[in-house]
Amino acid sequence: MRRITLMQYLIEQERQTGWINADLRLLIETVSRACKAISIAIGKGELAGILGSAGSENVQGEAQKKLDVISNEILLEANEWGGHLAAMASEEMDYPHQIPHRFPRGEYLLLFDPLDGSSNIDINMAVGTIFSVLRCPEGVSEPDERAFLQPGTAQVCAGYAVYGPSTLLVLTLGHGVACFTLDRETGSFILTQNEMRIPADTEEFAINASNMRFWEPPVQRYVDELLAGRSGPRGRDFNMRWVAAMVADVHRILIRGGIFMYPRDARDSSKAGKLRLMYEANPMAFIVEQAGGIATNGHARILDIQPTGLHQRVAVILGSKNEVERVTGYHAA
Ligand code: AFP
Repeated sequence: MRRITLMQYLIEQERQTGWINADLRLLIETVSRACKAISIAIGKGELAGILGSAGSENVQGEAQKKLDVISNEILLEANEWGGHLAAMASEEMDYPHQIPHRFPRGEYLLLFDPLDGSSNIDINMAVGTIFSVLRCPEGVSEPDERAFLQPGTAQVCAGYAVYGPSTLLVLTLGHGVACFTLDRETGSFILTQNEMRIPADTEEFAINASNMRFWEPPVQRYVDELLAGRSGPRGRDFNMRWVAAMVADVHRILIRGGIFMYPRDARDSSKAGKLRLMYEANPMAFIVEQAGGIATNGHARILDIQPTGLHQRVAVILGSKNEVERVTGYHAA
């Protein structure tokens, strides 16, 4: 494969396909530079005194890590001056961030989870950044939460960075999925995989099994069958992984297949699930579908869900097509 930089890839896409314009290219390049800065900050860890709790809570009522707040600030500062955005929204902010009037505004809305899996940060395990790009509705000059409430099918772009042994950027513009690896010597993201595909079958599942007693019957049935292995109805053994960082679990599925589940559970009937629709489930569902997988909430395609709130939660079942179809089918039984 030609080892081209992210910038060259985006310029070639712009020239050859029309899938992307200069503003969207600037947006993606800016987000990639912010992810590079986050990667560097994470790499310093305790040496920079940035591990541990920030002593604050986010809109979800969850304790924020210092790096949650730092990552959020890096993304806001990197993106607000470029003239490509109408507004931004983040897991870490109650309301959308307006572009200061001293800067020009553009047609795009950027949503992100700046540090996904942040409970891993203090134990030096993989974390990531997830982002999603929508168009600001026509005629909306001061976009508020309502401007963001578009179904996942309206996304023009989605991606994630995973900060692991290497820092990767995975991206879709709606025409396949590409992966870029950060070259720390040159500071460039280099194209290392194109046309990523998720195998339709798998022997690997990802779920937090400590919640088993709270699952709904279809999930219980599906996981029981996996655990029964070759002597059970599936006739083969399965393996389990759970990184507790969605970006890492989804990346593994993009590389070798698998099914990821964070289903609705009985712990809090007011919540449809743990993961957030707008800046976790929708971008990941877009990427997974573009790689040949599928993503549902057990009953419906995630990308078709009409959002009712910026921070609404959703059950997530995504990955290898044949397995997601099976467990979704159990919900319909
Ligand atoms: P944190 O960002 O609070 O660590 O949550 C990560 C996450 O949203 C997602 O990335 C993981 O898949 C999931 O939660 C892990 O949830 P459990 O800690 O309940 O297993």
